[in-house]
Amino acid sequence: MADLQQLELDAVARIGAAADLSALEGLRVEFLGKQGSVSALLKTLGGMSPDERQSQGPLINGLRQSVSDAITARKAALEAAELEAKLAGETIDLTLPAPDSARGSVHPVSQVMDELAEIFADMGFAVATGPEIEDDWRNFTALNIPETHPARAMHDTFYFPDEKRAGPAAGPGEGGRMLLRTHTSPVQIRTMTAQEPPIRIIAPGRVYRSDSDATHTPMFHQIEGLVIDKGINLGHLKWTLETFLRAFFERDDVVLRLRPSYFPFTEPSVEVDVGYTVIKGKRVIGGSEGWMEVLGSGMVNRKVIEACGLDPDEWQGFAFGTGVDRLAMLKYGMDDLRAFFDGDIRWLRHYGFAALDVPTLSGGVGA
Ligand code: 2U9
Repeated sequence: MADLQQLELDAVARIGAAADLSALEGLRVEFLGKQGSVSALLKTLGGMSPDERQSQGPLINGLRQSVSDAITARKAALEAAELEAKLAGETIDLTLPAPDSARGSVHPVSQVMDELAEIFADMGFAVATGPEIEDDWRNFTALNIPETHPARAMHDTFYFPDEKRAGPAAGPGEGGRMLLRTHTSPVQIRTMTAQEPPIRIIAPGRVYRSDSDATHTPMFHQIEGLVIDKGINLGHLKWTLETFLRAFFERDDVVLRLRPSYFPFTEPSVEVDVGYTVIKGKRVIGGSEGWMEVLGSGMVNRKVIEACGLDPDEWQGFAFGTGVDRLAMLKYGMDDLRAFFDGDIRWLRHYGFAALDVPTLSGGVGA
């Protein structure tokens, strides 16, 4: 018995002094492994008489338990110390100096998007977003774009290959063909089918069309606006667009000209031109020496209101749409749309905005 006590004292002391996990593993094998000294003692129980086993059994098993507990405790302590050392070595030096000047800049498209959100928020519009992968019901059918409309043709729209979904769907979620949205209008369809009017939203975002030259890129940015309420008329539309364009171009002398046009989703439809003046051979927005087209718009077609499950005799509205990239080019004087998406660091440095230069109405949106 005295031997067993001495063995336990020695074992626990050696385990407590194990310097690292591998030394500890060595001790575990020495005591508790198949050929270990404690394991050997346990094996002797089989050859003992019942009386002897009754007295020695608890002692030997107690020794095994103490050794095992000591190993578990030492292992936890060694692992905690190891983690502590690792964390101490991984501290980050926050005293490293910052770069001399800010790296990177805000892309003009992002800047203009922020300016537009600021201007329209001031007029009570919320920003709505939606997926870039859409179904043809939300992108076309609900917008009164019939199957025969040229915009549906393969050369304009990027469709996803899916043989199982043949042809357009008759309603939302009916498994129509999937495509990359060709305008942000499906966002307004989503809003109209999900929430009760009155609605006042702008929908900015990326859109895709199979088109590429100096003024068209396969991906470009649009912003569309939608108002649905009672008693809405063209006067509300004109005031909204005039207020928006004056704030955006930061001039009170912005003049609009509304020309009759046609879009399937609006009736009547109007194209909006903004007047410019030529100063030193350059076109400057303001005045009415010449006109350039900046927006498409109109009163929301009754069929579109009906497709969204609303009664067109109760609810009316107006909508508008324009290209954000084009607005940026007009305001900040770039002449090639393709350069917007080249990622040329010199172009970005030249046309980019400081990250802290957040547009506000009080500061002048593009200040
Ligand atoms: C709903 C109802 C009506 C959005 C509109 C236009 C006119 C328009 C083009 C301008 C240049 C797109 O970037 S562009 O190619 N857009 O002319 N968009 S009205 O009308 C809607 C949208 C959603 C539910």
